[in-house]
Amino acid sequence: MYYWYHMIEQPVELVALAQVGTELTQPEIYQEIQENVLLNLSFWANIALAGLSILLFIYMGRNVEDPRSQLIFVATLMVPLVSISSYLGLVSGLTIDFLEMPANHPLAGEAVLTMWGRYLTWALSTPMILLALGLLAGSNLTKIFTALVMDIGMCITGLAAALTTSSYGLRWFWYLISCAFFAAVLYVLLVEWPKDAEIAGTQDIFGTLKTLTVVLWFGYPIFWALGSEGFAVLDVATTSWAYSLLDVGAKYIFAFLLLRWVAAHQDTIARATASRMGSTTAADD
Ligand code: RET
Repeated sequence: MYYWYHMIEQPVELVALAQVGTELTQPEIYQEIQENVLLNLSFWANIALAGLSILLFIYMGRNVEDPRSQLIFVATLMVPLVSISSYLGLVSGLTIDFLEMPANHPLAGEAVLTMWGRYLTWALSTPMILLALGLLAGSNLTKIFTALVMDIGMCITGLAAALTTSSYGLRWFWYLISCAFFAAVLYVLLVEWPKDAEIAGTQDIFGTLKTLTVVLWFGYPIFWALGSEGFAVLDVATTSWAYSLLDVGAKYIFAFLLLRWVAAHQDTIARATASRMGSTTAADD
């Protein structure tokens, strides 16, 4: 009787376990996205905008000769280039998964659509935004490096928060670590670079872009917390639209304002670079 129980029941249990753990195939995920029109549109709107931005920015940079201004252009151009790739990953289902939320999560036990590709590609696009801002402020290598690595840390730990399915508490632990990295980025943006921009003579445009960046970047952790990955107050399509709209400001409008200014003021950037070269020590750069 004992052996009979194990021979019959165990395979049944194993089948059940396999079913819970079965992941959707990419065509199935793609199908789910197609059926959620609002979600699908939030992706395609950004693909269209990123495509237009790439063409516009290449056109705007056609007469830029100063090397540091050119570097700002290349870094900024990377933003819509990464973005179009990021949204193609989402729209095709390549970088989306349905993850089962852990106990205590508001949607515990349910398979929640997770757009993990967003967090992964932020690790490539956001450092480009900061590089462009640091160059605009005429900052040094130490501060630029600090902002960039802290920012990459923020994105990767944010990705870890979204992908952790073992424990609800640990999801928020990752979230807190990501916030700590974010605080370091904010420090450089709000305290260090404004002083550098003053010396470089770029304080006006830097001030505008700094405010735009800080205000919009705060939106991302807020919507992460409100969305289905956090407290699940908002549904997936609303959260995706929130991210997509934040992206419009933080990427395309930001990049347009920056590049329009740089194209018209290459001399200011060149002068700031020249005077920094004159006063730079080996330890500084
Ligand atoms: C997460 C969740 C964990 C805590 C924090 C976050 C911050 C994300 C930010 C993203 C900015 C993205 C941009 C993308 C443009 O391509 C990862 C949401 C602090 C600030 C500007």
